[in-house]
Amino acid sequence: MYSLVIITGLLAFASSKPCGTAGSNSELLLSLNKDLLRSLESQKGLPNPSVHLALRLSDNHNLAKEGEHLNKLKSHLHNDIQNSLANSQSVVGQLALYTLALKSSCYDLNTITFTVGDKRETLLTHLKNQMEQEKQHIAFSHRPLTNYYQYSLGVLALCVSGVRVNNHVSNKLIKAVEHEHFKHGDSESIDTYAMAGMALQCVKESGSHVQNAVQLDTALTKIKQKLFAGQKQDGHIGNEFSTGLAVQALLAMGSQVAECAASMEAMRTDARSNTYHNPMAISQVLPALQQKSYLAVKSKECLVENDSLMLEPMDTVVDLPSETEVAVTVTVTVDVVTSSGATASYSVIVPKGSSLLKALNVLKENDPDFMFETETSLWGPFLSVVNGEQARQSDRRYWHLSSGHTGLTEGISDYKIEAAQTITIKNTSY
Ligand code: B12
Ligand SMILES: *[C@@H]1O[C@H](CO)[C@@H](O)[C@H](O)[C@H]1NC(C)=O
Repeated sequence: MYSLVIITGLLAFASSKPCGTAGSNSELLLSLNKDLLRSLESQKGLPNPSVHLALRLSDNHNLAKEGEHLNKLKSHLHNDIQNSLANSQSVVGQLALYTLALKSSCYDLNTITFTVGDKRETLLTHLKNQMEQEKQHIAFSHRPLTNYYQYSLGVLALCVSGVRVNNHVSNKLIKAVEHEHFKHGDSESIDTYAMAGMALQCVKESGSHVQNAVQLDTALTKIKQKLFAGQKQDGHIGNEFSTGLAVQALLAMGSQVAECAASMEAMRTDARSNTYHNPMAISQVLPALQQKSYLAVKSKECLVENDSLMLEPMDTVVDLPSETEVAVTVTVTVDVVTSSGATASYSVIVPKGSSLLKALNVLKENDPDFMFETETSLWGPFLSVVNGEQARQSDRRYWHLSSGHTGLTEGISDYKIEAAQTITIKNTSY
């Protein structure tokens, strides 16, 4: 315990050089960059625009693989978004990430169009329209159709593409900052403050927001305060998975580089202990570790790029299941309003190190009373239905996951069962 404290102290001392990335750090960055590139190959489902964006913002490239991935985005992701648009769904976050991905490859956005019904309009027009709808929804019900994270992504994507963001649209974001409306479940969402910070900083720099310049500055100041207030003793801002976006935002908002040294070191420590194995997590952390933010997309020129990133063939590691078994108790609490609010308990035994998803699958096979369904997302499988009950976004409900009394910071396929424990799955409103 004490030795750990001392080591951490030494590390902090050694890295007191502001945001330093020199020396062995470049190896760490290269290895994260390769993990991200490798994820393109193992990708199941749709190509991930956030991964593309991070690859393109990186210092090192594999231009052939990035080009291939761009084509996949333009076909598979494009078609998927087109279907959602045809079904009148709000997909502002996906549209925004798609825009950022294309722009990071210096692709001409005006040539990208979606045909809905018999009307053909450009990507940016669709994004603008969806932002208008989100804005209307905020005006009527004080919250976006999706969430403020996606609303911020929308503002950011329009802004870095050189589209003038409607004052009413950015004002809604400014107001939400002022009234502290950014929540993740029942706690504050650092990720959302960070994304809003990048978006509003871009709006400020574009010089288009002249009417409420003072309110804009107040919001940016408040976001900085929130991010610093969210900083823990160990350097993380929020948790391991929000720190990357938080550092990106601080850099974008012009914070002194020295101010983020501890957060950078915390992420490097996480990276060394393999905390960032989900490609989505790497895609948010890597730009920050390279001292860049998503705002850099605005001035990206794609002229001279270092095309030296190569993947060595992987040693095929056969992951034998551990011989140690652990007992997991799973308790499910259904909704109090639409259903009984009752809690049911189940037991399952799995090899140590199994994912929670694996445990739930074993349980489902062994116990006819338990079932569940998932939906795919950029982060992996999202638990959507348990025992026939759906916790729906449209009702502002979700299945909250915790172990003991602590909320999980990972989803069912990333969270590993290392010791006997009780996993609680609770239908929760937000
Ligand atoms: C909004 C949000 C939510 C909302 C989503 C509904 C809504 N209001 O839109 C709610 C509150 C339901 C939620 C729940 C959870 N979330 Co959440 N969420 C986010 C946030 C802030 C933005 C996601 C988004 O809109 N992205 C943009 C769109 C374009 O991408 P998308 O992939 O299509 O978005 C969908 C998925 O991301 C999905 N989703 C949201 N959270 C999570 C978490 C996991 C593990 C998965 C697989 C999917 C998922 O909901 C999004 C909207 O449909 C991110 C922050 C971030 N840095 O990404 C955290 C984040 C993704 N969530 C996180 C976590 C941990 C969770 C929970 C596991 C918390 C818990 N203990 O229960 C649960 C999921 C449990 C389950 N049922 O599987 C972590 C994931 C870290 C990791 N390594 O996996 C993040 C990064 C926040 C953080 N810094 O800790 N979340
Ligand atoms: C490209 O990057 C690699 C790894 O960082 C470096 O060794 C190499 O010298 C760079 N090449 C050029 C032409 O800059």
